[in-house]
Amino acid sequence: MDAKLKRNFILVGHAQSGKTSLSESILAFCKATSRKGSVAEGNTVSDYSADEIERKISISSGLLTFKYNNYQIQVIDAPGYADFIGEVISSSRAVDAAVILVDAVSGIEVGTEKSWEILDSLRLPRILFINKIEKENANPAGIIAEIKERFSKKAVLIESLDSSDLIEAVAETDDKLLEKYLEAGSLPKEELLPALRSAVINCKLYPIIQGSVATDKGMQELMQAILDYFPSPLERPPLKGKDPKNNEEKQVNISESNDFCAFVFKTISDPYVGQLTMIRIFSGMLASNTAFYNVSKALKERIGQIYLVHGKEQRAVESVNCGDIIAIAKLKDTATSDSLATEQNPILFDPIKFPEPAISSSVKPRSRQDEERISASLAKLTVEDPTFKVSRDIQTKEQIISGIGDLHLDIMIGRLKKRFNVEVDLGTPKVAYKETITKSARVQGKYKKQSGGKGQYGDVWIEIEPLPKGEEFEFVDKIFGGAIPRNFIPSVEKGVRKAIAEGAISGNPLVGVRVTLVDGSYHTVDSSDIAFQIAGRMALRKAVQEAGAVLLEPIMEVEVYVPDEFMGHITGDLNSRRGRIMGMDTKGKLQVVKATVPLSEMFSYASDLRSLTGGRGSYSMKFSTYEQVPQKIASTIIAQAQAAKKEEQEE
Ligand SMILES: Nc1nc2c(ncn2[C@@H]2O[C@H](COP(=O)(O)OP(=O)(O)O)[C@@H](O)[C@H]2O)c(=O)[nH]1
Ligand SMILES: [Mg+2]
Repeated sequence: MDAKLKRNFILVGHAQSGKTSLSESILAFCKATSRKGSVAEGNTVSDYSADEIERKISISSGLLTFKYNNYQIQVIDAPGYADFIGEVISSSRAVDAAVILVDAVSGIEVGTEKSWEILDSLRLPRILFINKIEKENANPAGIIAEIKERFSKKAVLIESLDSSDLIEAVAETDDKLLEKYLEAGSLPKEELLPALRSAVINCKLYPIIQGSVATDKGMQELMQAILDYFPSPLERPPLKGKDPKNNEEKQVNISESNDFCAFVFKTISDPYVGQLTMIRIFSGMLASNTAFYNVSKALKERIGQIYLVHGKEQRAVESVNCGDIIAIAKLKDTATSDSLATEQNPILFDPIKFPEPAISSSVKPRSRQDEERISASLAKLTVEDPTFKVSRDIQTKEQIISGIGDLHLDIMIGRLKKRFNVEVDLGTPKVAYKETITKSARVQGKYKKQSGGKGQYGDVWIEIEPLPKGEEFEFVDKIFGGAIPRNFIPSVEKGVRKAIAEGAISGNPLVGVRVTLVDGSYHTVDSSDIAFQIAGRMALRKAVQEAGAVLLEPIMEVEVYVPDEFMGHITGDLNSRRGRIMGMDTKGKLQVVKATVPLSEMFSYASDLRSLTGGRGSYSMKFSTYEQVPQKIASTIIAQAQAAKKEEQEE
């Protein structure tokens, strides 16, 4: 199909602004559906998964493919909740333009801001659709002013092509046109339209359309603008990547007849066909039952049938080309973020920059049988959603899941149950505390058991001392004159290491210690490997008690982004979490508070921040260092650990 007659775009905006409803209206307007579905009834084409129907929200991006007049239209309906922002980031890589919805009552919200930022970073052309203007308290004029002030002065209403605001805005995008306009006081239509189109494609103008999905107002204008002003895949902004051979920048020559190149933006699991890999073709063509070259993995992969996707339906096609967004089933080696091309003309695109998980929770399977299946099931979920991560805490042995927010984790747990029939309980992950010492000590560890028959005998003297921060453990052997036979020295070290891993006061590993074996004694018959291991372990435990042991906790570097009016609340709240404010900054229209905060105080931060700021704040967090836990808090943690240990021993 002629790439000039293709349009593909994404619908983005804050949750509840009407994206999914708009996608149904577009289908109805283009006569691509016999019955307009609604979010309330759970029968929309794009929100077809069980959890989307149940919760009445979009969770993952849905793709629609249909014909309108002579055009092939592909629309991606993205979710709006911050927890699923990864979907907006990845799906934006598949399209040439975006319609960004703004609620005519609520105006610009966090989700609107986030989407605008993502589209900016990709330099994607966009149209703003102010939705729900039929509502009594709608304030489109106020919202247009807000858009101009907060997003761009280049946003302009395009309802009437005679409006001198629009003509002036178009003229200002081109010096020659401006000159003409200033001389003549107007512009002829045949010059205005191409200039408007080129301004939109080059992000020099952002058309605004007002309307209402509920009353179908604005649908005609929106569809017309999409066909008239959005780029075809051949006209999209230049696409750059790297040549894997020399790592130099390389630009794609977009055309139907050039070499094939494409990008994998998403992987989904379909209940019938299994794993489906979603691919945007940028240039060239691809036929079913052939092969492509995966540049990221440096291998050739054979492919079966290619599909065009419309909601949950797939339509098999023989071949696809430049501009198409397609799916291929059951690929073995190809994953999300991979670049695809030909072996002769490879190009590597930047991988998708997914946000880092911000919250974690431990998961415990409810039954024995679930325990075996949980790892495999969780692994399958991470393939589909790169913002969902699974790890095992080597210290606490718990399985930890991490995600963008609590809604995100909640949905993943729901999928675990529905899709894999695995039920889990969520807990708070235990913080990975560590122990260390603050002074030196010299102690004896003596293990002696001599009551008839062969006994046990091991006797050691050790010195322990603190190591500089960041260093873990050192064992030094200073035995002279055979006080302990050489073959038992590794036994002592083994015993010491065991005690180090178990910790001496709270069950957490000890770090930052040098242990020097200085003296000891042995028995020719009773001494053994095991006896010296036990002596070493006893010595270390005793030494730690005398060496001023303290507890260390992980400290995180936190950045909180909020509108100005919440600054006081945010800093106050961080202080109450034992946070230290390190600085403040501005980023666009937002204030940034930088602080270091103990991890143990950050577990409910995602939802607390949401309620503190009415959903307008966001934050990022990364590990910084280990620091000593304040005495009072440490005593509680130690007491709890000892109580838990006692319970374990009694069982
Ligand atoms: N009054 C009114 N409600 C609308 C309009 N468009 C969508 N809605 C409602 O807004 C809610 C959210 O719509 P939805 O399409 O799920 O929004 P999304 O989260 O952006 O996909 C639903 O209850 C819709 O029925 C509109 O133009 N007017
Ligand atoms: Mg939706």
